[in-house]
Amino acid sequence: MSEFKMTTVEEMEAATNRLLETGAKVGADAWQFRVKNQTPHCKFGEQGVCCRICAMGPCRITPKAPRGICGCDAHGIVGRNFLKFTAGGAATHSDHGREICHTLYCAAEDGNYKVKDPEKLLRIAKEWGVETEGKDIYDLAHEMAEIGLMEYGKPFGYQRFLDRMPEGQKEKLIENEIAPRAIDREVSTSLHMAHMGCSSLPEALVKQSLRAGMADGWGGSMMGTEFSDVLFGTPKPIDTEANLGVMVAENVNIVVHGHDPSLSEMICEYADSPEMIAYAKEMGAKGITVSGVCCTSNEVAMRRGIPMAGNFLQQENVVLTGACEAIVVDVQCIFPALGPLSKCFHTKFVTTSPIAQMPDSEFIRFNAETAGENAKAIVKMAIENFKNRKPELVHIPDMKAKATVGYSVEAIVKTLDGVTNSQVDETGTTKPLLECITSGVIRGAVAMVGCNNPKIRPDYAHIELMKKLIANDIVVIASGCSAQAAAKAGLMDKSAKDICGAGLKRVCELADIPPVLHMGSCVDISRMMILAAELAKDSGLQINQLPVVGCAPEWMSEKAVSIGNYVVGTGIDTFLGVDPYVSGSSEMCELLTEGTRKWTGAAYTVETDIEKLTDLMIERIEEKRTALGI
Ligand code: MSK
Repeated sequence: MSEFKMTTVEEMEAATNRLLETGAKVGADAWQFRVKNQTPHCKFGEQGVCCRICAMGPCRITPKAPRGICGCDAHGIVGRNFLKFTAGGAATHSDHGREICHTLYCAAEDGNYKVKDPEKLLRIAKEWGVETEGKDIYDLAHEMAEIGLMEYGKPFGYQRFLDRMPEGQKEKLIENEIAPRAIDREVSTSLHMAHMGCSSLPEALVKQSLRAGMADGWGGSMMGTEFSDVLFGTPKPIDTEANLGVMVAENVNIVVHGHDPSLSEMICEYADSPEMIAYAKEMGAKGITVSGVCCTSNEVAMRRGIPMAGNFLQQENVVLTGACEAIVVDVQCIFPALGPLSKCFHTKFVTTSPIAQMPDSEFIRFNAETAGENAKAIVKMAIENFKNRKPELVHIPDMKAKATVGYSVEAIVKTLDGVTNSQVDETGTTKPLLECITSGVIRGAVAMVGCNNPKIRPDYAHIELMKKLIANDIVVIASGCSAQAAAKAGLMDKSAKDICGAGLKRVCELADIPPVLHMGSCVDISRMMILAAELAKDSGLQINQLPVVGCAPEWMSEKAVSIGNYVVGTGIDTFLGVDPYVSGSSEMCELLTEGTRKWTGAAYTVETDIEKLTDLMIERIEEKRTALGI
């Protein structure tokens, strides 16, 4: 008999409904109500055929009006919208990466930020051809940060990290004009191309979308991930917990939310200090609990084991518990709704970045030089707010699951060493994992990523997909809100091996891993690209030959479209559960679902029926195995 007990979506929904009852008592709004007000959505917008890039319109394409005032048809309009969507995502991720480069530039032996993984810094320096001999590690950190920052605007050449690709792939990308040049250039070029009177040729717009995505995945995001590891440590397996039950009623609860780990790392540091814990006790609490939402949460979970309160569509729930003293946010995926919602409770809604300023928040501008003071002020503010709680409104759902997280590429390689009969792979390669795949013990891998979206029953698609994949001996690597969905359900608990197929179960037992591996935040999808590149190099194959696919079943943000483009650009077939507003153009649909193959070896599949989406992925993995004769 299996001892493994999952938390079901139904149980999570019941917990949410109970919180909404609290919300009703204080007149709180919630996304569940706003969705009703916004439905049905505008059909023109859904199909991508509304053009408002100049002031002659807006123009909307119908059978009776097949062209906008400038003469652009549906294919050009849909293509331009898709490109602008991608550029928004690439800019966002990459600006996050830029901030991390600046933080690295500020690192100092006696400063707020230190170099926690000097070996990784040395490794990247060597890869970039930077002299390291006899250099002080902080001098090297500053030099590397500056070189990284130059990747954003260099006038010539391609992104440095493209050299990590298997032989021939970079050249193929250059040949097809998909290899990313300077990161900011790809974003600007995208906006230029999508300006009135520039590109309306779908092929050109799709190519540039791939290129902008690649500038994100193999540029800004990769830099964000790699230098975050240098600053805060490369993740390794660590135990934590997930779901709203990680909040503790007797403690001061601080929830960190957003994406940039620079702030949350500091908050964790101060919340853990004896001085702040003593102060919390003085104020009547038993201690301080920091938990997280969205990708900031993933960052601190991976490195510190900080529990994950929830993912994207649970951000309002943490306030609805009535036990949240402060929700502290940095950038991206933050509902402006948190401002008015917090006002219904005692919660302080603290914004910290000039990039994400919102009404009804307390703005404490956070920067690398004053990070320590800022974090201390925020932790103190939360502690002093404990006394303002309204006990009659406090209800924390008794719901949490155990999770083992922290599977960076380095950790996966190390953990899987010794799983196969060849025992420990001394070279630290992906060969043990490859051996599991080629022998068929594991059929393949799925990179599960992306958000929640009210168009899909929250978390349902993530969880159902993962359950079926692992039952079919397909290992899942997950990041972003997808990873949190898995963790909340219990799929990152090692005992989830009990619901795997026999092959994957055996691997989980031998390697002592859960079947769904947490690889980090949404910028950390770059880790997945590195893993795929390493698997290809170690096997002598191209990435698109590997039995590996990507999937974003509940995606919602511009970043997700950028990610999709770099996953396809990398040569990995990508499966979406939500349409990226392209259904209004047959040419765009054809290009995205088939046409990109001739440039990158991969394409999108869009299927909103989750059961079918899973079957299509399994089919694709098996097709790839057959083509390899394994
Ligand atoms: S936080 S981009 S909702 S994964 Fe990275 Fe989650 Fe999607 Fe935001």
